[in-house]
Amino acid sequence: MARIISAKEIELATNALMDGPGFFMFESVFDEQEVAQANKIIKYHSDNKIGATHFHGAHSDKIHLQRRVWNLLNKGQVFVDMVQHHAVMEIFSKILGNNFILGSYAANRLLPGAPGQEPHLDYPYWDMYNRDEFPIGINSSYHMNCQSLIALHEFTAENGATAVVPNSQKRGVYPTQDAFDAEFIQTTCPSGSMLVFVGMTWHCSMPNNSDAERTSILGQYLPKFVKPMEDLGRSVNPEIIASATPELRQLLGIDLRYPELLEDAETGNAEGQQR
Ligand SMILES: O=C(O)CCC(=O)C(=O)O
Ligand SMILES: [Fe+2]
Repeated sequence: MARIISAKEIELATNALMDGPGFFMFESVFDEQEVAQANKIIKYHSDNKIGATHFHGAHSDKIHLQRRVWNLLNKGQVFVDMVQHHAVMEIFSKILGNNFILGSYAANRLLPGAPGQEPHLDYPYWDMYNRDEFPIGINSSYHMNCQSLIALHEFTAENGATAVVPNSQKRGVYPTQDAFDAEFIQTTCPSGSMLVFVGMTWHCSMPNNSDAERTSILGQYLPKFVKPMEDLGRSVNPEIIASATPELRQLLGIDLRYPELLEDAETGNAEGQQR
């Protein structure tokens, strides 16, 4: 069973994301059985399949050692439980608004020798280096993305523990490799730990120089008005939606009512009137 996080720790984490360094580590949240189950499923889905990834790092010849498993919610109840852990629901509702949604739930498995990623932001997705594509003056005056990252192995400096730059979310710019290298720290932790951070924090996975694999689960959470990275409504199995808790319904945006045809709602032609 996952560990219950105290109100005090929730408050500390919320403050760290809103006004502090931009991230917070909860150590040993998920137990050995949950971690083993999650690893087994991720291994099954990625032993023979690489999976598309958007951060190749400099060593694209070794990219086959970085494995992605997308859409975890369809792959095991353990992920359905993890995605709605109470700490995630409580902290992110304070930062993103209480009807925040999920944009993606995926695994990043680094086999021995896997290269690291280039430093990046998770929101506005991975291409904010292309400033022309974004509204002028975009900054982090409020947060349009929070991330959860669950370590499914012990994370060490050697096996590629996630690197972050404290306070970088306040800069609102995409990191350069040099600026990142000058300031990063690695979030080493026991397996089953959960890192939460705001998507504008500069971060990346580091190279796995150990002789064992190292896996993370990445959750993207967004305010209800932000377009999610993946179309979960279309990809999550109907059985999972049918048995979803209120929290999962919220995360999947099942009860959100837009875009809507307001012209029809106005004239009373459509379902709009019943809402
Ligand atoms: O696995 C990690 O340490 C981080 C992965 C990540 O930041 C990403 O894929 O966006
Ligand atoms: Fe990331």
